[in-house]
Amino acid sequence: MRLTRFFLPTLKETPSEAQIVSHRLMLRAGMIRQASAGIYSWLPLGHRVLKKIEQIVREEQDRAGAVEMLMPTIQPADLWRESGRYDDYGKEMLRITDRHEREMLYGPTNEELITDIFRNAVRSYRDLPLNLYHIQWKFRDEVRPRFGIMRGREFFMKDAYSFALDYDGARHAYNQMFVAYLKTFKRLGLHAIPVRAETGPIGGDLSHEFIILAETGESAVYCDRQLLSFDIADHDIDYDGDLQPIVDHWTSLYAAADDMHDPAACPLSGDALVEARGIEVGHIFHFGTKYSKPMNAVVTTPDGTEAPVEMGSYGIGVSRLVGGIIEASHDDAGIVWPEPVAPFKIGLINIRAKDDGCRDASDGLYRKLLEAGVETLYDDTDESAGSKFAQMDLIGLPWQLVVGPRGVKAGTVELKNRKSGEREELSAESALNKLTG
Ligand code: 5CA
Repeated sequence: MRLTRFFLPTLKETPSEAQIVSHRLMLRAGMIRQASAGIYSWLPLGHRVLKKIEQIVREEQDRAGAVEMLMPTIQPADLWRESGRYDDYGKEMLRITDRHEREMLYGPTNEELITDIFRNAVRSYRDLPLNLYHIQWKFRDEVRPRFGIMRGREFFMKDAYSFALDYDGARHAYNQMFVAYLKTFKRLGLHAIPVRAETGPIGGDLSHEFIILAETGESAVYCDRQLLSFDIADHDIDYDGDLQPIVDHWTSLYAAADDMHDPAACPLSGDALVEARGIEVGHIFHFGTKYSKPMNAVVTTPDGTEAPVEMGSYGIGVSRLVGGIIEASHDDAGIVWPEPVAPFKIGLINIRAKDDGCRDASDGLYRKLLEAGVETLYDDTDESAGSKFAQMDLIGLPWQLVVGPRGVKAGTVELKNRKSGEREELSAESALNKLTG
């Protein structure tokens, strides 16, 4: 993408309304703009990151056996009356009346809608287990939307819903999502810790939040220091196999969110106990028959009787992750994207756009990178070299490839690694080999 054709409204000044670094950097890097409190437009750079994260989340859901679909943002109120949540949800729910005076709402989550789809289509235990997910916008009229997209009113969520015949089946579905979440967050370059959590308005008796540590996080976490060095294996997981040992390993040590932390029951003290702040990037729930019973989502069992299905739901804050990743990966100059989610892999900088030699060399490199399928943002503007470097550092692409008059004469380019700051001077060909290899 040529910068002269792109839309990248970066800001030199630090926006005064932003209280945390990710919000500041997202505004400065031209990723988002506020439409109204807690509601944002995703500008091209931000949109690319959002889609990268969404795709990684999708791939790991698919791998774990969940099946993608898409439900609407607007739902009928009547379904929520059946579960009893229409009144319980209170002011966080955005209620809408259509032209026929029918009560609708902008979905804050989808347990009712998916249960309705399920009960109309599935009758037999033979069709179980089933895990359906979608990645869709949600709306919660938060009292205090803040920190940009971290606590938005409109936000992008992956939500999966599992259906099983009995508790064991439901527990297996829970474990599948538990492990898929560890894999997902690792691929995003994050270290997420599963902590026991309160179930809140979703309900149920078993629940874990996945938290990444960050000073600016809204959640307090209390956990065993050893959990900070736990790692999930890189090799493929057999999601049909027994996942309980992995889940047991990760839940063997003390880890609790604020509302579940009990100092009297906590076995840790001193240095062994981490008391930190974190960002909740995912939350999984087992809630059994909380929705299937009142909504009559039943299947025939092997012995010919009928039973309400055992359900769970599993959320990942896809838009929140954009901010979470920035909180975890930035420096004084700007964002430092982990490669898997970077909006482009390379920033190609022509520092002398008006010089014929520089332009020819840069155009040539750009063409070759495109041909090799490497996502490249090509700064072909005639801004000063200083402001080009500052802007590239701000938007945080993993690699910067710099073409200048001295190098063009010598047949070299400069390659800078954004994260380490290391620069090397090398031939254009070796640079291309390195970046496309
Ligand atoms: N139905 C369940 C699971 S699908 C559910 O809604 N869970 S949740 O309420 O915990 O939300 C799932 C995830 O969405 C959270 O872990 C968080 O990462 C993200 N999230 C929740 N509220 C917001 C918000 N206001 N802004 C941004 N992300 C949010």
